Amino acid sequence: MPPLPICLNKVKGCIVRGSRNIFTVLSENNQEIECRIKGKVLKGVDAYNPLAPGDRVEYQSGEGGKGLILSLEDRKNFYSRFNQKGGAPQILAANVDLVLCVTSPCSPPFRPRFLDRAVLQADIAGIEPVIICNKRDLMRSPCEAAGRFADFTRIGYRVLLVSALTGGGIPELRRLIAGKVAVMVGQSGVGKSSLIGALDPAIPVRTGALNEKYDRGNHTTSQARLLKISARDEDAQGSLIIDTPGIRRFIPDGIEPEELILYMRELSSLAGKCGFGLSCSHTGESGCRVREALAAGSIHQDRYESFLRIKDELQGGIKEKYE
Ligand SMILES: Nc1nc2c(ncn2[C@@H]2O[C@H](COP(=O)(O)OP(=O)(O)O)[C@@H](O)[C@H]2O)c(=O)[nH]1
Ligand SMILES: [Mg+2]
Ligand SMILES: [Zn+2]
Repeated sequence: MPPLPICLNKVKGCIVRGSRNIFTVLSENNQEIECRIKGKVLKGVDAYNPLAPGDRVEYQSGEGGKGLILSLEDRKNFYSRFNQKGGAPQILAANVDLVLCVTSPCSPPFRPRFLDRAVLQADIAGIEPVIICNKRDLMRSPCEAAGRFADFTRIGYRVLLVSALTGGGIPELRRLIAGKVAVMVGQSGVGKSSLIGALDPAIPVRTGALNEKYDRGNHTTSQARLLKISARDEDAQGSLIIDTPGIRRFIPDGIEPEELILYMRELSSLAGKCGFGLSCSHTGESGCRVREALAAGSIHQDRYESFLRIKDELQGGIKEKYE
């Protein structure tokens, strides 16, 4: 068989998955092609990972069906976190319309602090967050999670209760993401991969049984990847979902400690209004508007604690604590 002709034309595509130097790119005619990055680094990229699912790139196909990524198109937005190990931002997904912050009421235990961080990062990135509570079949009332969801709703976040197991709420989720690109974030074990399987049974997903001893998920998704969810009914549109590996530590990226208050929806109007202005630590100074808000119940105790912890991390406290 004669060798395939080498195509030197530049073509556009979208990153599906990959790490370090090898990436899978989806071409405009729906072909997946394995590519590496030409040269060592892409110009202007200063992160833990040079490219993320959702990124639009220009590449050139070469010998053996492999390609060379030549450049990265400007991102509309990106969802990231600060990667402590790498000491740099880690881009989880690029060019997305929605951040699905996935959680579960139990198994693994409900972690509201994780949600605080996931929705915060969406607000920092300027991407609409939606809280998705999976495993609603396991929800008992009253429970801690239900109370916190009511509070998230009060401060302006949308919450959707679903079950990948029973299919409850899945049509609503499908409608929510129709025609959009959504990234899913959440702890390991909350059911992100199962939700993808529920949205589109044609997608082969690997789900993990909970580690019984720790009641924690095993990491079965090791790389973020972009998946196509096909439309179900005639008038609905399909969507693109970026599934990410379970995140343990979510350190917000892209803000300074004094800006944090601007991204706490129930506190933003109080920015700079404390008696000590911007230098207030909000831990007991007189005339502190944040403490007043706490006493008045306009910020939940847990959110107040998250706020102080995140501020401390952003101020550098994180280094002493976790190194
Ligand atoms: N009861 C219940 N279990 C679920 C549901 N969704 C997923 N699971 C289970 O939770 C475990 C972790 O699911 P997986 O999709 O791998 O979680 P991921 O780590 O977030 O991708 C698996 O044992 C699933 O069968 C649900 O809606 N209800
Ligand atoms: Mg998974
Ligand atoms: Zn204050």
